[in-house]
Amino acid sequence: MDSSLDELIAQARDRFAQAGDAATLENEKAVFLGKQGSLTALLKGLAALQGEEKRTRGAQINQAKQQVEALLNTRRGELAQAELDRRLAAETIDVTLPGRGRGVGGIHPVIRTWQRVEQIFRSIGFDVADGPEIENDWTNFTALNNPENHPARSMQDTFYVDMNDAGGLPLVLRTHTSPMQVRYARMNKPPIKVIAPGRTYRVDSDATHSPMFHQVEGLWIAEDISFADLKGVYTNFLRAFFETDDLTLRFRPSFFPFTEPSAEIDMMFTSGPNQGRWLEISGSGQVHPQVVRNFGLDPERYIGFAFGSGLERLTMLRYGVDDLRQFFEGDLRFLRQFND
Ligand code: 2NM
Repeated sequence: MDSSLDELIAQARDRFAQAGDAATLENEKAVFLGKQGSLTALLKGLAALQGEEKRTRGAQINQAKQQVEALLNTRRGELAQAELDRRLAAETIDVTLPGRGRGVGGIHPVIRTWQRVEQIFRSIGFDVADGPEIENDWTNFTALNNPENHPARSMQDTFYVDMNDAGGLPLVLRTHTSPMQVRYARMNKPPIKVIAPGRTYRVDSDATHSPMFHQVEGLWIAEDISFADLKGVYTNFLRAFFETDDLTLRFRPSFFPFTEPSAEIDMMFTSGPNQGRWLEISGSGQVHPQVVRNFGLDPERYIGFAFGSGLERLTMLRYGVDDLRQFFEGDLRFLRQFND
């Protein structure tokens, strides 16, 4: 073959090898095979030749062209492989690294108690009421027989909201779930048999008090409901909640504005590691006639009991937690123990 064609091929091999990426390589292709390319020019030059010389020269140029095209394709393949290798190295995944995972949520121990309490009371025919955490003065206090000058209404005990109710009195973060009982009793006909679990708020904070805490209050109003029913219902509840029949109750006289008479309920385990110690568990009483009237009912006809228990307290006794603040610190080492 013509040495100038050999040189042209060598030049192409050289320049293709120098091209470090696909775009540069395609530019180099144009130098030889493009419209203005050297091989294209040689092919055009054939027009000036005749006969045998034209055929021989044409075959030589075409062979050179095929070689240049082969060199081009080889280099294209090399560059594509190099690009793939680069990407594989850059995007490599270390399959031995621990997965980021998806945090699995859990049920807070107090909410677990809330759910258990609802389930137990539903099983003995109680409805479950839910309502606003921001209450008006009448529903939170007045309807429940809290006199105007009762300390519970003071700024030291109650969170007031900077907004007034229809009567011009400030709204409050409910200090108990009883206002929900008031709402429920006024919306339903007796017999009324309901629990109201939920968040409540008081200005109080130490090892046994949190400014936000959970209560469950129960209410049973009909024509013939007595303290005996309260004792039966609450004993049944505690035995189901603590999963033992080996516990007993006692009632201690007490005072609440919304009940008369009122009583503290104490409980005692009669077997197991915690037996023999009286534990305060709930407040209770016969609903005060004025409160029954505020429910929209005639206290000469309707009578019943109410109780109020702390969900944190129930949770602490069930699981043996000794500092209430642990419920609100969000320490996963503590919280995880209730979700195994
Ligand atoms: C307690 C103790 C005693 C109570 C009273 C009422 C209502 F709405 F019937 F008046 N609900 N809850 C009550 C009674 C709550 O908590 C220590």
